[in-house]
Amino acid sequence: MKNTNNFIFKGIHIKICLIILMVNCCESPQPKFTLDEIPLIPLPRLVNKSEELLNVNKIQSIKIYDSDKILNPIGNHLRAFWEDHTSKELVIIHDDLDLNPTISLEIKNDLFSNDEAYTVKIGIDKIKITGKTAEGVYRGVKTLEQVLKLNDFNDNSNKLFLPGGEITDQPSYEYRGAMLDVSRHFFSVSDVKRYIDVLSIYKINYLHLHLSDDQGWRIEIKSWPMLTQIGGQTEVGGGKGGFYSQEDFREIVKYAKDHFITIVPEIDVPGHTNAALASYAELNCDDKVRELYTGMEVGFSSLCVQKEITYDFLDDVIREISEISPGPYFHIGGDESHVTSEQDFKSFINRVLPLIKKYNKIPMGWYELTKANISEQTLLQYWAKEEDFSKVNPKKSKILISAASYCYLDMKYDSITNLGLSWAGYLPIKKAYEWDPRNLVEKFDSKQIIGLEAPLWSETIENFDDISYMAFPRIIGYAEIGWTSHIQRDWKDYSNRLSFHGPLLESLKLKYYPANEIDWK
Ligand code: TNX
Repeated sequence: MKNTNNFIFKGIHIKICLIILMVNCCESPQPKFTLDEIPLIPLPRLVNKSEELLNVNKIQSIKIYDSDKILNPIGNHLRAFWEDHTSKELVIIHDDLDLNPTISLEIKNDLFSNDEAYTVKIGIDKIKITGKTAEGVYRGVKTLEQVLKLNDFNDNSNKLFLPGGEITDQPSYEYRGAMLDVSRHFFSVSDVKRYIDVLSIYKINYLHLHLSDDQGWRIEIKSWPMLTQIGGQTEVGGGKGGFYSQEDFREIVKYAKDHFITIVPEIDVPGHTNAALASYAELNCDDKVRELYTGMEVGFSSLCVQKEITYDFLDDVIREISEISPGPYFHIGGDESHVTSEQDFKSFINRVLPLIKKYNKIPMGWYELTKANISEQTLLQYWAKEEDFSKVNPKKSKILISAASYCYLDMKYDSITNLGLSWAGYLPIKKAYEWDPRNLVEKFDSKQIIGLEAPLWSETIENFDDISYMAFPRIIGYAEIGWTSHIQRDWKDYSNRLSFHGPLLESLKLKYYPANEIDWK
């Protein structure tokens, strides 16, 4: 009797277990978002959701369709990310016959017109990323990474499943940049790499390094070694400064390139040159070497425009830096040369721009270059503050928008921000997002504008946490202004999407500014 009871009890037990199992297996796993609701930044052009769900753990491989092997590094990059976030190992395959669930990467030149265009398709047992170029494939991979990561932060839903559908995307502007002033305070190679890591998540594609100023010369020039041995040894406030050896600089360039970011080197002349004038007496008109400078004033220094050695010096500097900078631009500064007469400034710029062309680079400079006779090929970086917009005299050149009152990451968020300056006004994140590069300066023809760049001047910025606090989240908004069509942009929608990026930034240990306009998740 006891045995029969036991038997009946066991039978019921097994049935209950089976029912539980069936309910569990048949309950449809719902990710929190459908594909068109995932809070991606920048917002893609087009997202079509489907009813399909992809079980992340089913994916076994990354399949690369590419005989030239240029997609291999992107495949490795995605594999590392996927393995970190899913604890599932992937193999990279080139074999078309393998039918296992896979993420495929492919270049299809004829499908798109824009070099950075891509599609990401998520189906029941595969993900397909197609791009016009390797760059397009990379941008698609970055979108997929956000899909995975933003889905992952939803603890109340099933993070093993990704929502299905298709994303079709391309940027509005070809130049979406950040600038880091490594001269007023020096930042190490690893700080710059960390910045690149985060910028690449948001599809920023240029990083401009302000490599020289009154307070420090930050790049080794082998034919003029004192520039770094003397001029690189301090910074604002009297700290020890530092510089990049050419080897360091190559490492930054390569790291940036692997993240599809182009480095733009800037040597700021003829003003902002005290560090050079303190390193070599002969660069001064009076042959007297200057003292090193650790203050914050601008506009007191100038190279000696009349001396031939100035141009020999610049020829060497431009040649050595161009040799290790594969990007198209060489930035020559040109701003705030208050002690160079207008005539001297013109003749100086007219001699220097041909040196840049001699080393096969496109000249780039701050807007003051328009005082000289510049060719239309020169890229002008526009940085005026709001009240100066009407004074601008437009030329036919291409224009990069860095308007101080909208784009300067060193402007304080509000009156109680500890870091930063406020000469162009406060820059809260809503103001930083809600504008259009095409409408800022009426006189500019919108066809001239190639994009925008957000400079982070570092008079008050001393370490990576300071960079992070001033740049994030504002630069995420600039990334969207640069990428997403202005018709699709809307502050309410953006601020809601941004609220989901707090955990993403925290997972990278970034000390971002927790703006109270945002209902951070
Ligand atoms: C203006 S913008 C400068 C920099 C300063 C910055 C501080 C420009 C081309 N020059 O030298 O660091 O303001 O916000």
